[in-house]
Amino acid sequence: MIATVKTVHEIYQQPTTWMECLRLLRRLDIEALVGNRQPTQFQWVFIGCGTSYYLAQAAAASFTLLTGRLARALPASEILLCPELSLPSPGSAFPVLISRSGHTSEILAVTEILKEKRIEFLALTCDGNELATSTQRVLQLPAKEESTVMTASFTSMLLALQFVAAKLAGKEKFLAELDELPSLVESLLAKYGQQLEDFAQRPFEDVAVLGQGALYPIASEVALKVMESSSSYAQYFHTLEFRHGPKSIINDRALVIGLISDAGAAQEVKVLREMKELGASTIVIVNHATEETREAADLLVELSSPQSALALLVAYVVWGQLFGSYVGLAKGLNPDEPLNLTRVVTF
Ligand code: F1P
Repeated sequence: MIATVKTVHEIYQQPTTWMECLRLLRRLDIEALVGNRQPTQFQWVFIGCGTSYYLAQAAAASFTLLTGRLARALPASEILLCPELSLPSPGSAFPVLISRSGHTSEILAVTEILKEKRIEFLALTCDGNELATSTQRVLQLPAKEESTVMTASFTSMLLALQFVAAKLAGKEKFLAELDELPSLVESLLAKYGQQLEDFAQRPFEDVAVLGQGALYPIASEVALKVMESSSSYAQYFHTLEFRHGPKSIINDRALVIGLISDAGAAQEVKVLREMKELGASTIVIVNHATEETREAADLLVELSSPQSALALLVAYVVWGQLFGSYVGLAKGLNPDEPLNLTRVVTF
């Protein structure tokens, strides 16, 4: 069955998809695309729904770190329902509307509001559709996905926004690091894919995914993938927050997935070790593992890369995508047809 699961196939195809996207991005005049809206003069506001909202958060963290200017992320529904809190200011904000399908009703409703307020925005999409005709400023990626759940579209659109941030900030070294990702993840998939599939055969009741900083939205997306692809209950937390209450869910049927940052590893690994001692199973994803990390992990995915932590964001999410699908398959479900979910949410 696994060979015929489109979602799993698309997850494994991601390195190839990223190469195609990076080829397109290198040919683009990014400054012209964004109308020279430099993050030094405009606050970039990333907007999406579901996976595209977590992508917005990861993009905002990336922009903030790469350009040194605070960027924001919002779910589209906030602009619709709470505009007094969230509507980007005309003249000083630059919204980026993110949608794989380009057809999600909430995103299309936001385009109408922005047009009415005469606020220019960038559209980022894979399929195009109405979003691509709502503005002159469109970045459409060659990441074609048949699956219901977003995998390659998430990583490709995140890579694209990191590319845009690095380009505007003149971070040539970071751009070169992005070019290394396809070969890195290709070899890691060959090393860890089977291990994740084996691990997914264990029965889990509660899943918690932990991450800090730019890895927090990645943890959120991993939890969403587990929920969508396997109809399992998964939550996400900032790693150290997990000790402030949520750890009450831990028992021997709980799984904790830790996305460990380079900078915070010493503190974060302690949380994973504590949860393991309380009976949880653990998956730890880390760039460079120490002895303590190995002890805290039932399954360790070590990226072992010289790239900067920020350039590795998409390399952290792939394991949650795969794990979600493998858990779904282990439960006798079809990850290509998640329960109660459609590919696009329309009003
Ligand atoms: C956003 C989204 C997906 C979700 C589901 C419904 O889609 O919420 O994240 O998995 O398929 O739609 P889009 O606006 O990016 O097309």
